[in-house]
Amino acid sequence: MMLKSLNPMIMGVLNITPDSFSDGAQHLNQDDAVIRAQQMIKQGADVIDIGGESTRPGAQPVSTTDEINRVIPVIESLYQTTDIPISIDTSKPEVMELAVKAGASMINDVCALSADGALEMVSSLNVDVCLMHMQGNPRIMQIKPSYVDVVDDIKSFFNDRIEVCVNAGISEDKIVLDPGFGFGKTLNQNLEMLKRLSEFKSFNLPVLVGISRKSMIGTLLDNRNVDGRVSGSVTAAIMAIRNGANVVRVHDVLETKDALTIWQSVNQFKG
Ligand code: 8Y4
Repeated sequence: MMLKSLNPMIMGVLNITPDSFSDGAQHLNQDDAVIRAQQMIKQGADVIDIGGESTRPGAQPVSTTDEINRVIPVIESLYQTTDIPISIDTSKPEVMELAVKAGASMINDVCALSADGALEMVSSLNVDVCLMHMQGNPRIMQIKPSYVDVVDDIKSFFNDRIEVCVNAGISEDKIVLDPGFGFGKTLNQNLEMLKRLSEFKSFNLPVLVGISRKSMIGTLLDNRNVDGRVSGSVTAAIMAIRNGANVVRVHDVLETKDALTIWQSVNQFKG
């Protein structure tokens, strides 16, 4: 992907789902969504990730038509008004196709192109793609997550998916890897992934991390509700970058950007 040099990138989350867990009431219509995206861009977002299907544990699947009706007008509108890349958070090839036609330049797929026709679609669209690891599916993934070694198992998954993608004609330099925090992982497995994040760099591909507001943060903070997870989320994002993440997917762009600015100013200071 167009990683702006070696600088870490902030991906701002834009949910267009009426049932969204964290900020559903804030995007009741698509105009609000575009305004919210523009605000995140002003705050320092380098890419906007637009999603129309809730992937939180236990969420109901959304029909292709509903997903298209939610996200495509927002992508079209945003594409007219910004130069920064737009990512479409979807697993459905039909949505991928229309989203790229509307201006999206990246596919963020929590199913890592496992849906029928998804590999072929991304191959023909010739856009960046984020392959995220998930154990199980959103309905059952948190029941009993189990790994021999969480990092090694996910690396082996990446190895397989990269090969499948390349065999389908997807250029390797379009691939971004994401271990999928919270997607079929216990708290301890999430902590181990964050601590050992640099091991995912062995593929020489960009690493994307999404921890923002997730239950891992809430649990560590005595079951804090979603609104109280900003500082914890920012800290986790900074640690992820320190451990090699190239892109952090966050809800709180301003706060994450501030932390990154301070951290990088100190890091880059030369006598
Ligand atoms: C509060 C707010 C609690 C949000 C949980 C959540 C990832 C992702 C999601 C991720 C990539 C979420 C679409 C889950 N997480 N895509 N998508 N990586 N690439 N939950 O970690 O934000 S949705």
